[in-house]
Amino acid sequence: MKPVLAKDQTALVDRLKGACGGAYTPAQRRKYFLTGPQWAAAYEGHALFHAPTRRPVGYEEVIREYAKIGIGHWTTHDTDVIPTDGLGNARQDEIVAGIAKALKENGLQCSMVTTETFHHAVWAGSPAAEAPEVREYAKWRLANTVRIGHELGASYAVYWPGSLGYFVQGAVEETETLRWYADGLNAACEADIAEAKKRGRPTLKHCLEAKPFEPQAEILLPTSDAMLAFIFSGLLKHPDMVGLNPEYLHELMWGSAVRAALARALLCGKLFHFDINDGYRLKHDVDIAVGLVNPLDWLNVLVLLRTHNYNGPFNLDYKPPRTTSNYGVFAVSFPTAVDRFITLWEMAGEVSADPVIKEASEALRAGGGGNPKDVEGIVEANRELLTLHELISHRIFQILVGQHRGRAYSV
Ligand code: GLT
Ligand code: MN
Ligand code: MN
Repeated sequence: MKPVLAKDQTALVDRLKGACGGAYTPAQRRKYFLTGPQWAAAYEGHALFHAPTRRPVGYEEVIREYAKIGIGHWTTHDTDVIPTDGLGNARQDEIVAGIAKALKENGLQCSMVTTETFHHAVWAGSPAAEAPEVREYAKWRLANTVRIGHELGASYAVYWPGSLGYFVQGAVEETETLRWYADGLNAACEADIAEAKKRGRPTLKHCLEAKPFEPQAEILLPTSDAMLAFIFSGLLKHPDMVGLNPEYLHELMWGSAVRAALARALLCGKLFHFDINDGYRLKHDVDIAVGLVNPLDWLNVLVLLRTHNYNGPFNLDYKPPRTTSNYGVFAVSFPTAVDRFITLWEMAGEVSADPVIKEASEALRAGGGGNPKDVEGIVEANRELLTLHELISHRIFQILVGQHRGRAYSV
């Protein structure tokens, strides 16, 4: 086989991407509340055992490329764009002004801001560490991010307390640490209330994001359910301002049914924001792009969200694989991820409207008309009806692969 020379490779990628078809236009993509993280596009492919494979990318390029694709919103950590020693001083003002300009020029909005409380050495003992100065600094960082959010027009703030935990046991007292963590969130909410008032804007929606493992060995708030308990624990001064940002893969990582985790958040009125990606059960946080591993499960997740009129952001929190080039990140990775999401979302609409599923679901809810006082009679009255569970599941598979529209295979 003839080698494909470097100079011919992008043309090949473009041609094969075109041959895939099925792409939506930027205008169509902009109709969905899709948000693109700075850190996802700028991820250089590095990990504990992996050297980077891509060159660094700044916010100007990310915002410009997201705009071209049709991703209408941008999200960031404070230190994705501002060096730690530039936070809260003139350097921050200069960068934030530059971001506001880039967003405006490209027709994008900043939807969410988040504070990096896991990477820098100051967080070695977590943002709720024993030393009061660490906690005071954490409060200042959270309040500073809230102010940046208001300045950029954001509506959401996310908190991933991944460093809230430990490697070795006994030194960290869990209840004390969780109280201190609540103090940090309370400070963020109070700063938000003051800033929102000053600017005549609504307060932000503060969203907690759980991940069961990484980077600590043991995590104090490992799941969305643990976070719901924390929100309603009485430790928060403004529990109404605080909800969840579940991540699809983070729920799968501990073995949850993602749909069930989301359902519990919906019942509590706390599904504020949703990180969309994919991966494998009971493994580490591989952050694969949406729909590449579990498309059927994803379809079911979106049916639930559509049914409950979820209208918050879908944040593309995944990592383009390190085999994808800088060019590929924007030419292939993001547009195809967005298009799979849109396809699955529209397909979820077809599931809800499907006559077979509708009739079967209604029949199941009507029941078989058995006498509630006759246990054997109830079983008999429902025996044939319950076969519809499996039929519904088969029908959803057919919708996923297009068989409901007559797609056939020669056998
Ligand atoms: C980090 C984490 C993500 C979170 C980010 C928000 S940080 O990349 O793995 O899942 O959404 O802070
Ligand atoms: Mn996430
Ligand atoms: Mn993740």
